[in-house]
Amino acid sequence: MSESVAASVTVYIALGANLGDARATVLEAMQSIAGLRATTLLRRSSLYGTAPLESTGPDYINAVVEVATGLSPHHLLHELQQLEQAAGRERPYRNAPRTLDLDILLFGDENLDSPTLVIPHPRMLARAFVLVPLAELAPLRVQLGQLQAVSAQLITRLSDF
Ligand code: A4P
Ligand code: MG
Repeated sequence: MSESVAASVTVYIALGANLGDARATVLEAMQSIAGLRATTLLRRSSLYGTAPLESTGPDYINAVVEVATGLSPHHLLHELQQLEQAAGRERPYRNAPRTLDLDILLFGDENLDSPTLVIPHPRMLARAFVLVPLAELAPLRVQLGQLQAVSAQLITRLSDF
């Protein structure tokens, strides 16, 4: 009898950190995502230095990765939250500075609106720190007008890893 294999879906995940060694944390998180079950890391964007938006503390390191996964959206969210916890994530208040934030931006072409998971990520279009690295990986998923709408936000592409 043949084993059934879940079809894999292309997913974009945003990474953000501004406490501790944010660059190291983001790079480690990329490796951890690559190690998730049923998941393959396909590509990673450059790292970006970004000014806190509706948040406080040091500048953020932000990036986006593209993965193929056979996990369901909620399973993937659960795995990403485990990685946030392992990085020492605390949630004292909304938009607090953080050691690591992992948000699912796009999950194939799915639209989801559950109490714990909304896809596409509801605030992604308001944020240069999401749209710029996403456009680097998936230019067809980001429109020029969307980039122009956030062009006043400070974001610097960091040269390399
Ligand atoms: N949730 C719903 N949809 C999703 C999704 N698509 N991906 C739920 C991930 N989680 C999703 O998230 C709260 C709840 O959202 C989760 O339990 C999950 O069930 P959280 O990470 O615990 O809390 P949060 O930080 O208040 O929310 P979130 O969505 O991560 O924050 P934002 O809105 O993304 O903003 N400035 C710069 N420069 N760079 C940043 O990275 N990040 C934020 C956080 C603010 N300012 C920033 C940055
Ligand atoms: Mg989050």
